[in-house]
Amino acid sequence: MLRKKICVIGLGYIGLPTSAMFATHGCKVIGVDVNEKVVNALNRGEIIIEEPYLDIMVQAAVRSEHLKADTKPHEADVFIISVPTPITEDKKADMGCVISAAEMIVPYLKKGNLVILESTSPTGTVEELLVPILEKSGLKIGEELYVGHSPERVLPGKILWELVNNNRIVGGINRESAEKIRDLYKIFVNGEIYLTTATIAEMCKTMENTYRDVNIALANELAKICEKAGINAWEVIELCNKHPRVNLHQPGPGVGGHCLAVDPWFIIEKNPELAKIIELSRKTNDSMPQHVLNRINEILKDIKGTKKVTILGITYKPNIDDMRESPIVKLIDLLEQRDDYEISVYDPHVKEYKYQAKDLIDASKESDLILLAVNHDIFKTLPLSDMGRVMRNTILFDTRDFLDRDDVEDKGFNYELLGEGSR
Ligand code: SAJ
Repeated sequence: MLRKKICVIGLGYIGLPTSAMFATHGCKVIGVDVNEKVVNALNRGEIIIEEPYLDIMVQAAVRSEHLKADTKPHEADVFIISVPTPITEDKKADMGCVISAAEMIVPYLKKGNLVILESTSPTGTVEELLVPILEKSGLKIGEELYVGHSPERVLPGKILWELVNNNRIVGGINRESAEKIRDLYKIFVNGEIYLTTATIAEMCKTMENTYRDVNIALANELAKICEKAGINAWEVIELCNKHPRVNLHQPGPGVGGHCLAVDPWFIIEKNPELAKIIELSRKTNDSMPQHVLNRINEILKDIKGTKKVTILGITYKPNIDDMRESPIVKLIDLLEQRDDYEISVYDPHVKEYKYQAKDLIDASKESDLILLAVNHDIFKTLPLSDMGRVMRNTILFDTRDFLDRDDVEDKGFNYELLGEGSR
């Protein structure tokens, strides 16, 4: 098969692995990023994000001269836009990067080219925002220039495996566009590829993450209800999930990341009168850092003066270095607003962060409470006896049902659990 020349705009968590994947499958790829640090690193065969095996793959692709980076686009057969679509302070989709990426490629477009939006976007983005910009090329959309949306579905930490093996949805502005996108991804995708319209693909992507967010909100609501009832939510969930058609999710200190905490707002923005459950779920999940603080206040209410809280883990989920939208960072903001708390943090996955202690013992010194905030594997075997020795009060508050209660209590700690209520 004739290998394509592909220009990928945006070398982040999705654009970079996608570029490396096409490049190691024989395509010539130009990766474009406005950040010179990213461009220079890539041209040396290096990456600046943490993702298993991605460094090896990028190195191979750069060495074989299949992958190069630049700050501006080059002529190509295919243009893939994979830039961020964050939300603004007032929870509206910020499409600035998509607009500038689209405008950037217009001068390079030729007859027969294919333009694919990968960025997660509100429904209608391809037809109402992207197409009008691409029309400035003078090419007839759908006949001379093929356009569509193919959202990624990969999970950070497993990106390379999931890029190849996940099923993929491809939405075109017409059938021909969708077919051309399918043929392109077939270069490395082993999963099924389903064809649809661009707008349906946009709705699918945002709804997949909304489904998870709403279900986590249900679990978080259950956690609060069980705390009031004095029963253990985790046991309720485990037993409910023995039902063949029930799959309750896990409660926790909140929902982070660049997807679940963001995408539902795209639906709410366009449908404020209709997206009631979605909006309430978002707010329920956003209330969890405050709820964790309320529990800490309750647990430590008898301690006079300044109290020290040791926070284990600050990333948005376990075993990664990604802190985007992390609910633990929000909890730290809330603790900072009070003058009766001192904070120390230990997260071996994060290189630099204020309050970061040098190790677990250093983090525990004079502490009143250990907060198990992120269930990193490395926290499964905490040196609790040694930590307890340097603490002022030996309380452990587990927000993930991660540690073994008997073991924690055997080491002389009071064990408190989110979703159970103070004992
Ligand atoms: N969380 C809970 N309880 C749970 C599951 C997760 O509180 O039962 C929390 C996590 O702690 C974390 C957040 O939710 O803070 C999100 O974590 P995640 O692992 O569920 O999702 P992401 O954001 O890392 O990746 C998601 C994935 N989407 C779905 O599973 C539907 C991934 O497939 C998408 O590619 C990605 O979003 C994306 O880019 O949209």
